[in-house]
Amino acid sequence: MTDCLFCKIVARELPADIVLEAGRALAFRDINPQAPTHVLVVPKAHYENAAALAAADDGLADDVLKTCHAVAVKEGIAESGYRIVFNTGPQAGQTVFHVHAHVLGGRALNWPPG
Ligand code: IU
Repeated sequence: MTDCLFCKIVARELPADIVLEAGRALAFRDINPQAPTHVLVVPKAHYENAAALAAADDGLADDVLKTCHAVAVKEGIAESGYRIVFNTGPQAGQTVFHVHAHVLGGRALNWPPG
């Protein structure tokens, strides 16, 4: 999608601090981190939200989830614990409409979220 920010990061048309690239998924640091580790994991292909990604039904959601865990391992937070969040739709606070998983960790995280 030509005017999608995260498509442009995938295409390297915009800069990002890339953590890892794994096949069909890309992980990069959130520009406004909410925890010591705050990484976004996206499918390289454009899907609007988690519902659309789930409907893709070609194993892509699985790739994204596995990449989230690989990020946690690489960041050294897999043992202490981490959170994966898909904000999906306006009431959940989704602001960028290229599906992304937030991988958060490196500190104690509160529950429930705000
Ligand atoms: P949300 O789940 O759609 O609310 O998350 C969007 C995230 O994208 C949010 O945490 C932003 O800080 C982050 N982000 C970014 O990393 N780089 C950008 O250029 C923009 C937003 I705009």
